[in-house]
Amino acid sequence: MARRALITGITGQDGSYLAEHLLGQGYQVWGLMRGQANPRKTRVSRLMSELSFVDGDLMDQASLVSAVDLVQPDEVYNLGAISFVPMSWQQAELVTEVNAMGVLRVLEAIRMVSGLSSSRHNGEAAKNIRFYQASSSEMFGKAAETPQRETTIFHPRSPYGVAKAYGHFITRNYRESFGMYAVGGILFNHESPRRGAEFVTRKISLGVAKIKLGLQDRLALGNLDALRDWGFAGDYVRAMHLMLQQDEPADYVVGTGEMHSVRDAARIAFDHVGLNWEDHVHIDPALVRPAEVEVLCADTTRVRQELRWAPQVDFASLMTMMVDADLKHVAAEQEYGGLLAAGSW
Ligand code: NAP
Ligand code: F7E
Repeated sequence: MARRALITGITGQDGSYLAEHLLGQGYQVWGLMRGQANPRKTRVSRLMSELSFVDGDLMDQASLVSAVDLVQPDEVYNLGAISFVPMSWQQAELVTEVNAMGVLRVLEAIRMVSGLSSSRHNGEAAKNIRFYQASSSEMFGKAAETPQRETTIFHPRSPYGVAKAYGHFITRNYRESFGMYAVGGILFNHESPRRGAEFVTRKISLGVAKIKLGLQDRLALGNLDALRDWGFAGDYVRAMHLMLQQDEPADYVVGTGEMHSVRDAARIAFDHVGLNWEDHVHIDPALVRPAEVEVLCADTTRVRQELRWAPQVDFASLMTMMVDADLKHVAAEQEYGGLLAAGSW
């Protein structure tokens, strides 16, 4: 019988790549969909007609219990979150509700539906539902060491990072308390042509495409010196899946092991279309964060050795893939008079 997966965050970048990957592996896949008429539903259903949807919201415990009960999944991937770090200073309480309490709610839904209770903490699950939590390198924040590994101490620098640290620890706690197969994938930045337009790589690729096509001349950025370990989202969803296929549950750091600056990202993207980044990029101090994460780079030893996982797309190929996709998006938007939004996919 086909294995069943439930994905929260199905309309997001990772949700779409993970659903494609799992469908390719023969899974039946359900996506948790929030809202009365979520406009992003159409774009995921357009990509994958085999996908099913179930209503629910990470803010609503009962809806999560109903969703897990209806789907009876073998695997739950909790990718839903408010994922843009600057928003977490504007709406810290909301981000905490969704990104921290939301994790607890999904774990509780699994615990209730699978028949686990606090008196049965010897791993005797009535139904073994495996759980993946989308943890983040933002938990390392002001990093205690570089590169960062599974044992590096957390020092989050934003309400987003703090909420993710709660989600990570509560996942580990449910593993230890109830014998659940529950893991946190500590993923470093991963991007793609489906990345939200507010994140820096996509902001650059869209900006470059618009400048190349003569629609704008300047691109405002914040801290050009920030260093990140950027990979391709399509590679990272394979690691998520592998984490749920092991004999024993464990947390893994996932990245490329290479770091680059925001300046490097801009230089590669502008070079790709024959433009000089310094002629177009200007610094807007309003885009500099109240507390910046300066350096993130993954120590990928464990994921490479234990999961036999390795990224397939390098940083320069990622940036040029995104620029090429946005040149097409923006050109199509021009041709069809804005019917296709260049900020979406
Ligand atoms: P994304 O594109 O921003 O997608 C976020 C998803 O969360 C959307 O589908 C959104 O659905 C959903 N969501 C937001 N609030 C919700 C709520 N109250 N209830 C249910 N769903 C809700 O993020 P992503 O890049 O795919 O990232 C996936 C996950 O990995 C996130 O948890 C993120 O924090 C984490 N992460 C990402 C990275 C990265 O570099 N991409 C790195 C580490 C960790 P709507 O359409 O309803 O808004
Ligand atoms: O910023 C700098 C900015 O917003 C990257 C999320 O997926 O990855 C992501 O979080 C860096 C930061 O991603 C601009 O200051 C400069 O240092 O693309 P970003 P992020 O904050 O690293 C982690 C792992 C997650 O978990 C998150 O969900 O780029 N930067 N100028 C800028 N950033 C933005 N957005 N816009 C700028 O103009």
